Amino acid sequence: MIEDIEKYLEEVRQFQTADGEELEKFRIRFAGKKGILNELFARFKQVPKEDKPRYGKLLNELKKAVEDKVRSLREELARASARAGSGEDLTKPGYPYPLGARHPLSITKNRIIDIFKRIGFNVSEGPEIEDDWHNFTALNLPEYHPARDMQDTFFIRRNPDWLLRTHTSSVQIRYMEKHKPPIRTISPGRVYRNEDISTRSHIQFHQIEGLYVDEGVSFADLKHTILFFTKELFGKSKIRFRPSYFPFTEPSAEVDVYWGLKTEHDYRITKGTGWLEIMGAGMVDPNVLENMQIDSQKYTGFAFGLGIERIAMLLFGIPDIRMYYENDLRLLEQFKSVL
Ligand code: FA5
Repeated sequence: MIEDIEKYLEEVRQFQTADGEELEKFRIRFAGKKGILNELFARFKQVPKEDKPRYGKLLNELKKAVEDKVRSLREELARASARAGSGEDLTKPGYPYPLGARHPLSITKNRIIDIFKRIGFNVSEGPEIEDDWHNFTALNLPEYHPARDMQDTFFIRRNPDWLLRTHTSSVQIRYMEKHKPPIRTISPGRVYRNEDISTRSHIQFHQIEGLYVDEGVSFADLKHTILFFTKELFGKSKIRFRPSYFPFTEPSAEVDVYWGLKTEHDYRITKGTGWLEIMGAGMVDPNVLENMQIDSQKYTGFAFGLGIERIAMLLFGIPDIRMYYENDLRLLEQFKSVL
């Protein structure tokens, strides 16, 4: 019986394979439930007493040899299969992963933010559901002020009033509640107005508000900031300010950029004038500063508000504002390579 174990020991030591199935067969033959090891352990009772110590020692040696052999061959097999990889041809071209595209409104918003960030403006945000104070009253638009009709409002609840903000100017107020001058911030966001939908107007659209308050801020600063903006965004360096009215700025202006009259498209979008309106702006009304406990004798400021949809229409030649919200891939896929 001792010779049997010695024979097996020799066999185990000699065993080599690079085949996983063969290794498994080997393991089962020795270490399986009905395998050689169990059988040899069962025979232990029949071993003559004087041989028992040597038999036991050799049997344990055999058991350990089987375990070591199985472990080391398994490791070798794993290493070999890692070396061989998955069997794929690694020189094959990669899969064409589909590329997404940013929405033209996001592209435009990001470009505008980037321009103002470069001249020291930070980005702030406010809620789309607003109260009367932030959307109207604090902006020098007390109740029954006729200028409230300039922006048809979706009211959610009366007394106290909750409404969908009609412009991002409400974020000016929220910002000035928390921060004191010097203030240089732009506030992008979605706004809502109860208007007829047409090629250039929607009931929901996006604006970017700008606010600059410090000592000695003048209309010249406003003009120069807007000029920098139009040069950077459109590459256009001719702008004009037309007198206008906003309750929260005094004086107020509509800003036009000279687009030119080179193509038929230019004629159409500028109605033959070459000029395009791009934003409302003005010097922050002292009443607004005082509402925010900012000393209007010491500080002055300018503010402006522009519509992202209309700017994106100009940048990308999009003819109808409704196209932004239709999710038509034929439009969206055109922006794959646009940053
Ligand atoms: C305002 O909303 C003022 N809060 C802007 C402002 C801010 C003036 C700070 C002075 C100081 P207005 O209603 O003109 O202004 O709107 C600003 C821009 O929003 C417009 O120039 C236009 O580009 C865009 N806009 C207005 N109504 C619509 C609409 N229905 N659909 C799409 N864009 C619109």
